[in-house]
Amino acid sequence: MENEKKKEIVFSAIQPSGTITLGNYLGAVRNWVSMQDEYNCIYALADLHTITVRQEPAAMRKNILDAYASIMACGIDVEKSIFFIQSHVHTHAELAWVLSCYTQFGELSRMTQFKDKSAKHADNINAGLFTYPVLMAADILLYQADKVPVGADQKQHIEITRDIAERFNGIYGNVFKIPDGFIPKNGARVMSLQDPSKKMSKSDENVNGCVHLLDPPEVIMKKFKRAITDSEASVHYGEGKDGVNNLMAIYSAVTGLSYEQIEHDFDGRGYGDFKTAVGEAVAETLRPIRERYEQLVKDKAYLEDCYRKADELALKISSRTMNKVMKKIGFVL
Ligand code: AQP
Repeated sequence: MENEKKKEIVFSAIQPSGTITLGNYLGAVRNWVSMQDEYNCIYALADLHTITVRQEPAAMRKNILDAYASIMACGIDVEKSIFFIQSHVHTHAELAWVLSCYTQFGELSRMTQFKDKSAKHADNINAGLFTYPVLMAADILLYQADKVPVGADQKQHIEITRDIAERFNGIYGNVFKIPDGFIPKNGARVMSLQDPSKKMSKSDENVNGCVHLLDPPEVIMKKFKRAITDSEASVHYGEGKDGVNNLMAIYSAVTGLSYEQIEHDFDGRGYGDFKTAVGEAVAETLRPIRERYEQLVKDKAYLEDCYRKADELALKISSRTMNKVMKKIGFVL
């Protein structure tokens, strides 16, 4: 029990905006699983974040439950970790409003994800898309998190979270723990297999660019065989070889092999052999996750029991921070 108290707190979340990808897994979720013994882990399905892009209601309901089952299937242990649904815990929206009054328009304007997403959804550049990082800051700060395991694309959002927390603490005293990002060495930025200048995304319209966690092995093999490479036909890491660099990063992340070892193993062999090896290694990594998902998704009652219990714990923990924030600001409680 004494040891329990000393464990650092980990918080992270994922949007159920589509089927979870290999990028989400290697960049974030794999670390969520491996951190469960050493840390007190709190994870969320960030469904409030998904409505920054228009969602079809029936598809959204299905995506939320499928994503919950998929993440559980990756190895979240509900006996060790809290895995809840963000919209079920009202403190997130409340703290987001409060923090938006301590966040500057100029700093939000510099967020690259806002620029990218507003270019992609030019017909719906809503205020939520702009203030997305504030909700993310609220998610993290509510739990006084020490570490936030995320992919490299979230680095800027972690930085703004720290800035907001420091600003708030500067006015009111030590209210928030200042969190650190926890970005993996391997797999922090998995790129599209069809356009390796773009990150692999759940919402990518080109299905061949993105490997989904639940893709069967034959689909995974097909996607890797079609992956864009270059005309050099030499497996090595280098400038102008974005496609091969990406395949090497994925292969290294799933096998643990160094780039030197991969270059050595594939010396004198063509891209065909290499793509097959990467596809097989990924299919093998994802196979147990897909099998576990197939079982879990059928047991809706079990899943509901898991998230209801987690929602309750998340509300209890986050309410402590929320009450402190309200009191410090001067609200009458
Ligand atoms: N390509 C990636 N490589 C490594 N890590 C990644 N992450 C996302 N894409 C990659 C990490 O996955 C976690 C959850 O991401 P998210 O769902 O909160 O949002 P996102 O970054 O916007 O993910 P997507 O897949 O690109 O979703 P859409 O298409 O809806 O925008 C985060 O830790 C993220 O860093």
